[in-house]
Amino acid sequence: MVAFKVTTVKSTPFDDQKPGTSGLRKKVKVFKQPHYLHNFVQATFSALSAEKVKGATLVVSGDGRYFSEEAIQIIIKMSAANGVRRVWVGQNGLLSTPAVSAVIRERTGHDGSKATGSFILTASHNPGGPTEDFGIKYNMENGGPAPESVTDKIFENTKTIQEYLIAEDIPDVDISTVAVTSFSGPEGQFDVDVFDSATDYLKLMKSIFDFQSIKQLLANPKFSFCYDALHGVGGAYATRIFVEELGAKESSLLNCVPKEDFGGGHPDPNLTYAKELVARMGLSKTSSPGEPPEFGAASDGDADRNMILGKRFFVTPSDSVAIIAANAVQAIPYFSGGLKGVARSMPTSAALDVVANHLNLKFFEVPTGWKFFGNLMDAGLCSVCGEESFGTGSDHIREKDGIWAVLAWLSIIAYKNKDNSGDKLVTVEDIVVDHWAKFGRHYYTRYDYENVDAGAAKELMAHLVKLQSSLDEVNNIVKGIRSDVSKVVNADEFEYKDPVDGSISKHQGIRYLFEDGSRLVFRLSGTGSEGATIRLYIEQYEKDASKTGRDSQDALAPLVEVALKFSKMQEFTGRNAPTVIT
Ligand code: VG1
Ligand code: CO
Repeated sequence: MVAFKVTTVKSTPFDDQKPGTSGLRKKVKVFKQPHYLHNFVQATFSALSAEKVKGATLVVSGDGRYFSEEAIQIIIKMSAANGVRRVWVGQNGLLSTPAVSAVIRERTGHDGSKATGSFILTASHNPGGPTEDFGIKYNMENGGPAPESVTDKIFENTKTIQEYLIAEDIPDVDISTVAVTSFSGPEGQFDVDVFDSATDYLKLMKSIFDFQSIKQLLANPKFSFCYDALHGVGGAYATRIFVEELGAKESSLLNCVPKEDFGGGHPDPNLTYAKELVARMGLSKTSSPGEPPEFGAASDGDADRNMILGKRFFVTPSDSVAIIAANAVQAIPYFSGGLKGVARSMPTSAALDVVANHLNLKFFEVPTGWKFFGNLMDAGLCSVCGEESFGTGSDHIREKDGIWAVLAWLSIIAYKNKDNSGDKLVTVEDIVVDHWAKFGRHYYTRYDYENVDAGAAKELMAHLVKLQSSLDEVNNIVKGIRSDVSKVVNADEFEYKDPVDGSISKHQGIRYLFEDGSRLVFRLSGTGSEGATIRLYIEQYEKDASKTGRDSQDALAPLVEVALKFSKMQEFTGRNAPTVIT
């Protein structure tokens, strides 16, 4: 057993280590500065209670992006020096964000140990590579992202840090082979346990879904399937789950080899960046030849997001969570006892609200970011939740879960086709259109203005807040732009009081609410690494079943025009079009 001693290294604070919506995300060159990662890791250890560090078991892994391996070796050495007892690493450093959550909650080590936290190394849907992004976040004992009380403490610590601890004589551990390597330090033994990335997660999925019925669906000649991991960590699960367990063809997997630069792409599962899948599903101008598959899905770099597509058909994430909630009890064994409640983030459309109302379920509206769902789930108040940003999940873990969402949709399709002996499949589109007929449709779109000047973005937000002080003035402006848009009846900044711990989160997005249920929401992103990203969310409810079949951009055109003009988007940002439209 290699022995190690602990070195104290002097350092000075960096002033830019404030965690955002989901961890600290920066360009790789920022993370590579001497002491930069070390400071953040030490600041995190100092923010945790002693028993979550001394003698504890931590999971350290991520989406495999560039700089991950180096970061893992650094965190191993710092964990040893801080008195951590064991570090668990997914083989090759790979674990999807949902799998980390599952491992914290479900895995038991060879010696009976359980993990109490995790460093997840990912910048999620942001591109990777030497000139792109890296990221790190800490997850707690419940498997969910650290709450604001902890991330605030981490940030405070980064502003005053003077030194960190590291065990420099621990050699780099081989993380490509499943094995336990032990070291001996001043406080006793320290182990690095490299384990298979998929086993625990697969076991959990099998306990939730009826794999047999999904297998039958995949074998049904009327059905066809396609999954794109965008070269993210989802690829480490896709072959095991979809091919080996469920019998999908190898050829139904796209970009399922995880790459440290995601093949040069943007690992973001939306209609703009998941180009290959979108073409294969018959949804782009340059669609692939041949008949598209009946079902297509993609996940992001860390595989917590999902995009669900039918043949030539896009399912908005806001509809997706509503449809999953509406069908969960019948289609997914895990929910057969009923749903405890449902929740969505504020900018997500109200499609879920209508389902909750119909099923008489508890309902919660929380700020953007998965960390807000965790408290509700821990308190047994919520079973299914989602965000408009391609995030869907349930209380099986405390993160959103891309592959879970795919399995949920496959379960629903299997359920809808259970007694279908005809020659036509009940398709994704059929399921969505039926849902609209029953519950009405929430036309929805999101405009993202990426990497705009941070000062200009702030001014635009300030302008929108100032306007809110007079609804009469707002309505005058709105009427002047379009007379066919309904009246603004409420305008505010979203503020959330957590019903479980009473904590308050302010300034969570600027809302304009219209008399007919339409909404405009403006927010600044908290996940970018450069400049500012403005998000504009536009929604309109149509209850009349005969009017739910319109093109969403057409249906929303009047509201979009109002939003862009009264926010003075072009004046402030200099942009005449968004970077991404969803
Ligand atoms: C975005 C999304 C938000 C999501 C977050 C993390 O945040 O809007 O809904 O929870 O990303 O997702 P923001 O602050 O940029 O709007 V992930 O897959 O990047 O962990
Ligand atoms: Co992600």
